[in-house]
Amino acid sequence: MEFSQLWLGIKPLKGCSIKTISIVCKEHVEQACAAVWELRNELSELLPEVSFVRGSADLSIKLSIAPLTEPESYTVTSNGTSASVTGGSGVGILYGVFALLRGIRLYGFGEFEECGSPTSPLRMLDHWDNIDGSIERGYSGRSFFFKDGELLINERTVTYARLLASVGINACAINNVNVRFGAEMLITEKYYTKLTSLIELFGRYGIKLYICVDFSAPISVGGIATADPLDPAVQSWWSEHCAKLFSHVKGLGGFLVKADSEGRPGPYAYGRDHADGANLLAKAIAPYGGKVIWRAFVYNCSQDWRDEKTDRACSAYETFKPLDGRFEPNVILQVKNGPMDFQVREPVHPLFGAMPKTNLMAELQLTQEYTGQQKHVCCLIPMFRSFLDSRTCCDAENDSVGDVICGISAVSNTGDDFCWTGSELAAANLYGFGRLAFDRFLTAEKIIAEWCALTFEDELARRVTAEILLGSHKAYEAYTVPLGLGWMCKPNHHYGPDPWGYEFDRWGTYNRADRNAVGVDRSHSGTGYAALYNPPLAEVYDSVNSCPDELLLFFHRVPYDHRLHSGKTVIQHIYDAHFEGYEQAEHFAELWKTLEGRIDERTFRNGCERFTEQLRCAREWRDIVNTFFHRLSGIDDEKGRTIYP
Ligand code: GCV
Repeated sequence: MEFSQLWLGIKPLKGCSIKTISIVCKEHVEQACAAVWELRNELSELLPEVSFVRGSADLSIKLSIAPLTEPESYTVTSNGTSASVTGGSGVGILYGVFALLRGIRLYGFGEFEECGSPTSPLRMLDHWDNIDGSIERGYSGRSFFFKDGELLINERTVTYARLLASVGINACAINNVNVRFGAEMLITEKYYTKLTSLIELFGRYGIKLYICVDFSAPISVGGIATADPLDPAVQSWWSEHCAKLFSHVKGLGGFLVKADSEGRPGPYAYGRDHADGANLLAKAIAPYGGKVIWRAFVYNCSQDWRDEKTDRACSAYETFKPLDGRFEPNVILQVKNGPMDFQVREPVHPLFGAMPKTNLMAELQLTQEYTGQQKHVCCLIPMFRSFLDSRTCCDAENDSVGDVICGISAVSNTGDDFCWTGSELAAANLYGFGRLAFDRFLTAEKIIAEWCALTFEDELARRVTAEILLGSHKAYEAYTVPLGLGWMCKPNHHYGPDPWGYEFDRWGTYNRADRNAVGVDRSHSGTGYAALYNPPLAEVYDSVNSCPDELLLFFHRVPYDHRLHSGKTVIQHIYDAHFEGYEQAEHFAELWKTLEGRIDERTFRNGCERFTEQLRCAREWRDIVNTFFHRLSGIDDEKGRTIYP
């Protein structure tokens, strides 16, 4: 096998007396057939001696469809000799079968009961794969969807679809939102056959295929002079082109679009707004049930660092809030979790809770662009869970992010390396994202414990990895950029420390540190960003006294001796966090070493190599950031530790 099966990698169950199994399924929908295949495949690997029979057997499994709350819902009951899986549809059966198999792998063949119903209708992975095979911000090898301009469909694609379905992901955009290297041609005849095959394969696993399109396709593909969304020639071009595309490529979910952002074309070039742009495509694909997922990541990337009023954090809000109510019903606005760009800590994006008349979905980042690039262990599930739980204060109750969105997506962290995610431990993020997207009330602890138990047989390995994963985001934040400061990483590739790397540049990403103070004033006396939140959040963030410590320097510029709610001064917090974060990373590396001989050699070595690099880099972060602030502030560490001159 050239690639790992991740959490679907089956180990034989020891000491099980089941010798015969019967599977009865009268539902002939394709996902139910996939479910039967999963059962036979996985059970014969779990129980190598077992035979599948008709009629009476040691274990009888019945699969059926019945009206449940949602088509994707399921109920599973099992008592060791008989099991029943009921789904609201074929997809519900498939999800139920994966739940049953998960239950068997976790607890054996005893009593088991589970009901599942998605808390979010759209659960999606976005690939930033280019059609030449490279991956933007990819840290796990090359693309397994594309090579040299060709779309690949092979054994890996099948396994990927199984992995996604096993955790409830039901949509996937396979190419980069930066539509480059000829990817604008994905909507042309050349790709119809391959896209159709992929849709069929994904469809068996309940996954809708999406593609990213170039807003200027009327020019780049159609050869006409403009892409103006209000130009009748452009409208006809999209309508005709999409009629052809959707009639050949049946079942395509729709388009994901990045427009007017970081150099991509968009409606602004023609003096139009983002509703004009999104609606153009939405109208063209509505007849085929298609959706347009339009990204809200729009900001001015040519800012002047001398200008203290322009604030990148305000940009998406200012662009989209006035458009609330203007989007077609099949448009979904995809909003990053925070207002900047997937930093280790950001406040929740103020657009959540600000656009009640627009379909909103959240965009998260699994690929660890700013969180250690899969060289550092950084489990994002606790952060994702608390993001979904965050109140937006748009209503008196049921106003958390999870309540106001209709979908949740994440930029995938996969590639073609053996373990899919570069770091074997980063697979926990992929697993956890799917589980949480399906059921946002699952705790991070439960999800991580599950992943550890499905990945490692050894009890100590399960405990050790759970401890590492659950503490890893906190540690990473501590030794990189605490208190809500971001962007102290090296420019462009975003790995390793460079406190002033982005300070005087055009991307609008500053820390404003000088000898007196640090942080960005986003209160009413600064950029005014805090006021974009609904009350009382706006007041909480606006005041230095009520702003939570963890976001203080995102919202405020304070002197180094400012006292946090924790009782520490800002400068002492910076020193302590960096020393403690590094020690925590050392502790994780030591813990990992105890697993030698208890887990497979490849995984063990993969972890050792990465911890060696994590420690080297964490030490760099600690010493550079501490020295930077020591030099600026002139304030010594009250604990007298070495801070470099
Ligand atoms: C796909 C950040 C990343 C870019 C990415 C962009 C986006 O700026 O660095 O690589 O582009 O976000 O989300 O569009």
